[in-house]
Amino acid sequence: MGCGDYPAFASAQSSRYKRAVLASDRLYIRACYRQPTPRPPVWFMRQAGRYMVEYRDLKDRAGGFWGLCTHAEYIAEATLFAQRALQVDAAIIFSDITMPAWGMGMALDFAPGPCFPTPIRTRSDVAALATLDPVRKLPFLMDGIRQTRAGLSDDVSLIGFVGAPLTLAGYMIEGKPSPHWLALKQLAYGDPDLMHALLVRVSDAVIAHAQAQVEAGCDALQLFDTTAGDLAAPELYEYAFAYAARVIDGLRGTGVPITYFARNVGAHLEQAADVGAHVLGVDWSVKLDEAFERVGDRVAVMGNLDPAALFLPETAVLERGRALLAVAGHRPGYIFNLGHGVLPETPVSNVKKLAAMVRQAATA
Ligand code: 1CP
Repeated sequence: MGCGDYPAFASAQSSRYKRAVLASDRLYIRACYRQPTPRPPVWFMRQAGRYMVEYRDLKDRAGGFWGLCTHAEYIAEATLFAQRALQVDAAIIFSDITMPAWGMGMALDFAPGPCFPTPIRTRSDVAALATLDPVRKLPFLMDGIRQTRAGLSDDVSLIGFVGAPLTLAGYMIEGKPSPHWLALKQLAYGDPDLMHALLVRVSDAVIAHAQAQVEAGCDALQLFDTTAGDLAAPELYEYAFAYAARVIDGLRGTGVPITYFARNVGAHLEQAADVGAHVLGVDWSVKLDEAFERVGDRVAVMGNLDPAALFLPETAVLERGRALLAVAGHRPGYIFNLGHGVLPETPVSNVKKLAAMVRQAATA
């Protein structure tokens, strides 16, 4: 029941408490906590993006990606447009994982992927990083969250996000997206002390950044560890999982459910489930029934349609979606999503139809 049912009682509570009461009834939040839901919630990673003409137009109006990421009204418009177009159960705030590094003093460009012209390579580079004050450095994002929340209906969740320390540090070291992450690996494998020193600084920043997003109105968080599975197994544990766990520990006080999404870690799913998140995002390298079996009742599971499947004819897309629902739809703690983000050329109508199919799925 929402706090609006008890106005006198609710008005005596802090606004944070009121928000938590409202959030607790949302389909997405209930699924994160593995509570029963009439159907699985659905949203899509990268649901606001280049595959939508309205996104491309908005980016032009904003003068490019940077303008989009640094103005509250554009942030809110990009976030809200995607949620409304797809009628999904959660919006994810429009931003990029690299913004906190900019807030720590690193010059940042997008071309179209993030580009740091002066990457982190030495001890003095790490020492020169500022401590992130997200409210002061990224006020447009916090305002964007408030505007987005005001524009969402009460039953829709708003997910805040951060890069997991290893993935964000990877971009800071490499300077840009990289096929082999050689600079990252040279530092991670060759100078563990420096790598740990950087990861400690990045962890503090992403904890502060995620906390500020919850304060501004997000009712859930997601940690993206897109690069984790590129590391050798010992370092996957030492740098990716260990620091993801550190961040999740630091965020317990927020009281919101946290999703850990790591790519290419199918061989280590049990350990990924052990980082302490409420939800584990699974890519398409693992069969969904196997994922449920391997993580047991420790976490909810999100995933895991291959984004490339959205390029199939509509009937085939829906068939693949139904196959996932058949495996997982009746279990508590299942969130329908892709195994990674929506790809740029994806046919929008297939994404809409897939969301509609999940919304209509009664599993009770
Ligand atoms: O040209 C453009 O229009 C920019 C494309 C774009 C977009 C739409 C970038 C550059 N970032 C984003 C937004 C974004 N990034 C969101 C919010 C939108 C949503 O999900 O609806 C999120 C959650 C991210 C997070 C992000 N950025 C990750 C982790 C998640 C993932 O998809 O792997 C990573 C690795 C980045 C880096 C990044 N930012 C942009 C690019 C092109 C890249 C390189 C990696 C890639 O292409 O996937």
